Amino acid sequence: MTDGLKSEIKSFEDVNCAEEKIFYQAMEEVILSIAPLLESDSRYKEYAILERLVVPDRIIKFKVTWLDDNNHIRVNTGYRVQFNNTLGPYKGGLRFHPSVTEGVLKFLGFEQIFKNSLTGLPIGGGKGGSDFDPKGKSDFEIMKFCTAFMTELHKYIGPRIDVPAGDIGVGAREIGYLFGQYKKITSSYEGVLTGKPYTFGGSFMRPEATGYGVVYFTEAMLAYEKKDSLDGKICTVSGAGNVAIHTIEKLLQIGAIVVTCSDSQGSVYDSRGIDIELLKSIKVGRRGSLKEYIDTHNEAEYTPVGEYEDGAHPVWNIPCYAAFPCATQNELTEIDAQSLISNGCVSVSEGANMPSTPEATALFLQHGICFAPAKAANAGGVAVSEFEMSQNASMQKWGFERVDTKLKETMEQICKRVALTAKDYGVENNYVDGANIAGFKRVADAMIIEGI
Ligand code: NDP
Ligand code: 2IT
Repeated sequence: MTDGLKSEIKSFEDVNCAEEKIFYQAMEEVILSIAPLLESDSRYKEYAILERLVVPDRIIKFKVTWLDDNNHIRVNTGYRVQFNNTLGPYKGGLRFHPSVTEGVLKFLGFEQIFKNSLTGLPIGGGKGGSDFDPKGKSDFEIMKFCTAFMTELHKYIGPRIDVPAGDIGVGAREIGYLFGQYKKITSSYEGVLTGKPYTFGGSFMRPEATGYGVVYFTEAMLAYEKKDSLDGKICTVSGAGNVAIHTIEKLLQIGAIVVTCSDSQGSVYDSRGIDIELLKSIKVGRRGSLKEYIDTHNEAEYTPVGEYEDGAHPVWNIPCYAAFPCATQNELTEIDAQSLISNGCVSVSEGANMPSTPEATALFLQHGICFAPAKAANAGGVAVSEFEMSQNASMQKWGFERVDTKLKETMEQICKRVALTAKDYGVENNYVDGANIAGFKRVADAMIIEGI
């Protein structure tokens, strides 16, 4: 790495305030991966690509005022980070969670640029959301919040401008309310959001797409790396939301044995295999607590969060062939990575966005674990979002099989692109560098062509 690049990273670290820490974590990983490319091709420096890519085009921040069920006025903050639209309209989810800050959304929007680039589809990168906590809110409160949120957001989005979707705390129900309000304000029935309920323009398989895609990617990676497929193998999954549930569902369909899941309060270990129908009945729609799982399966173990004194997460202490972190960022730490490695884990695929800490990722790479980074492994969700945009724009409805086949092909292509890029740049088997280089290259080359 050149001294210039070293000091560039150093200066990012110097201005690293707590709020932005997570964004710098994501940025540093990409910069370290693309260092050889920046050194070998002077155009990127000449066109100041890096400096231009790390700053969002704009960050929209707005007040969301809504009325709760007791007729009290409540105030939250809403955001949309429009990061980069070189390859297509800004595209990325909305997260409703109390931990949402500008820094979190910058990290997610930044990652989204490279993820969307890797799909090969015409979509740019963005992310949005609010510090609103959907937990414990009535359906009417969710509706009133979504209506108020869209009353502000609608000014900045459009099917050719910026197309939001779901993320943590935002599923088909929230997208339905957001779409209803957009339509009311603009009098326009258009594909401005993806992940819509099927009845008004949603695509088949969007709810399943991220989780199914993670499994398709993992199977492709294991085949490429000449490892056994997942059939008959023990797998561990964290999370119990959209991504985790559909990862578990697809793993079960292909014959794997999934023994764990978790939520923000605790985790379940069921050595006989997670009961997916029970899990769905607890989580889908009513978002209950995982603790309820053992009321039906008392042979399973429930461990509340914080039980382990060393800060390790119980899910990653269970021996497995393949691990799938599908909850949230930085949920899999160095100590967890050590447990997975010493228990013989062969592959780790990130369903969540950046769930492994940099230290955990480094350990996986050092030990030759097949490691599928989020921006490659979980790109199936946004890919099917783009299929939804295509269907909306052409007033068509594709069948389940067609979407599933295209999703599988897309994940296999991403895997191949990432693996071959890693090989070309002398870092064979390193899917982190492969994904960052391939994702960066497509968007950076397009930025050069479009001028400033
Ligand atoms: P959901 O809201 O459906 O589920 C989130 C799950 O993670 C829940 O089980 C939740 O627990 C748990 N969780 C959330 N925050 C924390 C936390 N701070 N600590 C521990 N557990 C937590 O979200 P998704 O499944 O959609 O998203 C999961 C991850 O996947 C996120 O990183 C998201 O960015 C990423 N992703 C999502 C895509 C999508 O299409 N939805 C696409 C690509 C990536 P609880 O039930 O207790 O709240
Ligand atoms: O992180 C992600 O890729 C998502 N939350 C989905 C984005 C999308 O636009 O479907």
